[in-house]
Amino acid sequence: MSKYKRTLVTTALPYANGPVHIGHLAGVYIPADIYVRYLRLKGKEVAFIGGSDEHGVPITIKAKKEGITPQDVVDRYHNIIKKSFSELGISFDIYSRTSSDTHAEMASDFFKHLYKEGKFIEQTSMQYYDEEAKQFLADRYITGTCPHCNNENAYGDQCEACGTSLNATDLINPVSAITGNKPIQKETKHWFLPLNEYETWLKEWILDSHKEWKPNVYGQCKSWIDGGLHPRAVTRDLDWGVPVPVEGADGKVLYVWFDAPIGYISATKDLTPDWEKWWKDQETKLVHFIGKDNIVFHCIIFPSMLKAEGSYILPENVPANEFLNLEGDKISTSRNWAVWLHEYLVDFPDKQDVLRYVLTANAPETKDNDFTWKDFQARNNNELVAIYGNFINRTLVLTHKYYKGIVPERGELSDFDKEILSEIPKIKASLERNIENYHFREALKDAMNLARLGNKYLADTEPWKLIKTDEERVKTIMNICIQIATNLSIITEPFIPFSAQKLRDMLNIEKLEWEEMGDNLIKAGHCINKASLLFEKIEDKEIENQVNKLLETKKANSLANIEAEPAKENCNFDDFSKMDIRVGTILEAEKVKKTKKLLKLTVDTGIDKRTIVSGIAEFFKPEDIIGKKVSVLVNLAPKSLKGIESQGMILMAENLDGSLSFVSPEDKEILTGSTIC
Ligand code: B3M
Ligand code: ZN
Repeated sequence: MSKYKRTLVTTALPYANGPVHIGHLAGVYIPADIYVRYLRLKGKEVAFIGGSDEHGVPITIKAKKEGITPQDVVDRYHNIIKKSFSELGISFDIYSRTSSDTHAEMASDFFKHLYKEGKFIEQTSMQYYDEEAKQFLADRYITGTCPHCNNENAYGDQCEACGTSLNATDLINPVSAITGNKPIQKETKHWFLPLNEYETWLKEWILDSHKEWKPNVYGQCKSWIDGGLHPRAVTRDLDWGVPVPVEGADGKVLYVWFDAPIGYISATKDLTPDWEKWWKDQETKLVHFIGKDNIVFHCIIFPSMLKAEGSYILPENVPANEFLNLEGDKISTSRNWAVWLHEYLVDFPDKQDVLRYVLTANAPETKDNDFTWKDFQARNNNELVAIYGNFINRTLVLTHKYYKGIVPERGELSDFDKEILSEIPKIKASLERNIENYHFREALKDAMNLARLGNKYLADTEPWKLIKTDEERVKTIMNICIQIATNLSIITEPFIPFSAQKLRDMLNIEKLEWEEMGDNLIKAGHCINKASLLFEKIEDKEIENQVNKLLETKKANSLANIEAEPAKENCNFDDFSKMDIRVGTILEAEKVKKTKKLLKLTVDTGIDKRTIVSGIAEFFKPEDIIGKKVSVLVNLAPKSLKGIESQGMILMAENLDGSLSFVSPEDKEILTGSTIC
């Protein structure tokens, strides 16, 4: 018997500075939703908590860039995120946000309590300050040259070129990202949680008493603890966040990683006045679903905060996942290298379960994994359609064909029937073991094994042949198939709830409970509804569209990474006005033989008609440019190219990737011969 009466499940609060993508889903939200749906089906008391993390520096930077307030930024993304989670069927009991009043009060009280109890230490240190903007600079607000690789655009906390994590004071030539000025160093006071004082306790609590945590989680905790813990600042000089509620703290807010996990508590308070039962009763099991980059905050820092406070329970488990990559590359919000949930929902309407299925089957539970659109298509077509959908379809169609949709009475069971039916409790037990140990991939395999079992049963018994010779036997077979289908509607519910509902509608049944799984769930005489397809094949075209979308992103990124050429030395106006540039019209064009790049053009300059040889053949076909108005440098000294005298030059704009386009007057009315000055 478990010592717990109820389970509190939290999911990392996504930053409301962008939408959520498949990496978030596979790592956190889908496994948590599976776990919660399973517990609910078992009739357990559970609260499922989510919300947006609306503080922190990246949000203020985004707001500044767009010329809007941080509140505008978080309002926009909170709504997108909340809606897309709900459409995917992530069944939160509440999806809250950290810019709410409840949260400000809860976080503030939490801080005050620790402050009064003397749990913090105060420290003054020198920090960068922008005198013009009159503010201290968060690490992300300072850029400079990386001392390790000389990248000139390193941030105060990290160099993205070489991956080294930095202190702002390490940067060579630091510059404020707000004004571009050189910041000064100024003294500032902050409050720190002395994590070093919790080291012994953390060792006992995690390293000795939670050896069952996933190896990746346990391993990270061990290396943090073994490496020695230090006091961590829990406040920042910033004007966006929960104000530090003590005297002498003007212009300071709680550090986002101090207030965000308290967001779980305030969300629970928004859900129910009885929130303390969920957070302060030893009979509550607390489980945090997170990604691997959040392990230290959920296993070491937040528990130390809770321990310092004294009245809260601690997490029983933190089943953090590794990362999901996309088509071989790390998912990146800034490079737009992601499959965004809100876009998926538009591109694949009514296919929430396909994404849920694929991201579970391929979840990065023990190591980083890769999402590819080909695999997405294959898993849909070869597993959902060919195995699960196929079994359901054959069962329902045959029941209608032979019995007008009325579940037939069964006769004596054969040994094979009994063997098949005896698999159901075994599959159920295996799945329970897997889900309860956070092995969701394996649990999904168990569920699919039940569909495989159904297919095997149909293939071995071949009712479509028997119907000619042994009608009684077919009744038993179809009755058993209906029982398997009904069990599938229960066992697949945590993973693919939309299809489970669709299946229940086809079977004409209400939602059943987990423990009802087994034989004889639907009685003979029950009338089922007509079959409709549970899953559809995904065609190559749809996959190509998605792959092309990603290729576009790749192309845009590679262009963005090419640097513009540095500026040339100054010239004076006389130098410039020596050049005679005119609008000309191309009259004739032909390739110069035995060259790849050259076109021989006849150009009307308004003064004369002349020959110009131009190196543009790789980008333009002769027939496409006749009649085009272009800019011509007409007083360039003539030069012989491949034996042809070129009298002038056509001006071209060279794109960052080396491609060319004409510099042409936009106004079509401009006359040939007009000067460009
Ligand atoms: N917002 C980081 C993240 O989204 C952070 C999680 C907070 S959980 C309390 O990865
Ligand atoms: Zn570097």
